[in-house]
Amino acid sequence: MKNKTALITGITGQDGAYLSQLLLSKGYRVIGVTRDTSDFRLKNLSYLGISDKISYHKVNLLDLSNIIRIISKEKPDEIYHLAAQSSVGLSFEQPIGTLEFNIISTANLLEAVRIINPEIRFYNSSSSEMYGKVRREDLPVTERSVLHPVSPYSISKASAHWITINYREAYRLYSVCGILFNHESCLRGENFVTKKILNTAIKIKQGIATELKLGNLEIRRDWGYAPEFVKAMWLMLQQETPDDYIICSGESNSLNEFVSKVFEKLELDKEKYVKTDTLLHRPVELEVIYGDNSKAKNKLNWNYNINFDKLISLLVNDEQAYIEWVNKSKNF
Ligand code: GDR
Repeated sequence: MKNKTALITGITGQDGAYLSQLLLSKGYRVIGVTRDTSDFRLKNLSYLGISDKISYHKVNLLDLSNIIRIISKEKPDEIYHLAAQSSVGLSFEQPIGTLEFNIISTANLLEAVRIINPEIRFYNSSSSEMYGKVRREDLPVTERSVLHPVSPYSISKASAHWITINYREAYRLYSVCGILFNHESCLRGENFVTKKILNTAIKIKQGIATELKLGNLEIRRDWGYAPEFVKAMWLMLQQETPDDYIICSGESNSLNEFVSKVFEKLELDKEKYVKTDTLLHRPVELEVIYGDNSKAKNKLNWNYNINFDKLISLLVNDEQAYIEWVNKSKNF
């Protein structure tokens, strides 16, 4: 049987890098779509040692004709749409750009699949942020929970989510949504809170940084380990019938607990180094959210068993190795 071809948008991000690694290990030909192919952008793929195993295309996902040419040329069996303006915080500064990119890129890709080859399987990255304002009595969130998005980012994601479902229902495409909760690793972008905490805490330990400034420490999230989450993305495209799944750890912990555990593991005095600043608060905040992953575990046989303590331990160790690699590496 011929090896499959996967096209990944947002290949240079955290999820793009780990998903590429997984698909290459399964014998896939991996085509990477990105807005920029500079060495710096390929840092995550270089870290995993796979940057030269992928073919790249510079593509503007807001341009349907550009997408049609790439899909016609590369003939993928599967498309994983991971590219997005993915920062909730930034979406309050750039609402129109966030809405435009996250919604139109998804619609363009689905339209291209429908025009070129409706047999191509399509994965959309939906987000737990879409549930937004959830009543405490309605937690944990399931696939049936009501969407009440509270940021431009989550509104864009809710829209892309429904566009993906609509193409499945209206045109019978195999198009699915993975509704991922926060998932972390050393390849996370620096504007996300866990990366900021891990990176700064290690630098404090090394004497390079002197304080860690954070916003609201009371929020609670369901944090998971990104390399395990990408396995669920692949599983979702291997099923007999297309469907949507929540991917999460199922645990809820406060940001305060996250910081405490990281500082404890590094044997640092949290009270001495951590400061809070209301300027880092968001206009509307999602206070508490966690999900129910039983559908993914039962139907996809997704095997996730990393509890909060294990997660912190993995993240601290991974970040230490990553910082060491960056220091040694000439290009970055
Ligand atoms: P989130 O991730 O918005 O949940 O979206 P982020 O790590 O940015 O924020 C998590 C929570 O921490 C609070 N917070 C801070 N956040 C940042 N970035 N910086 C700070 O200094 C800080 N202090 C406190 C935030 O207010 C927030 O409550 C992530 C992204 O990956 C999305 O793309 C994805 O869809 C969701 O997770 C699921």
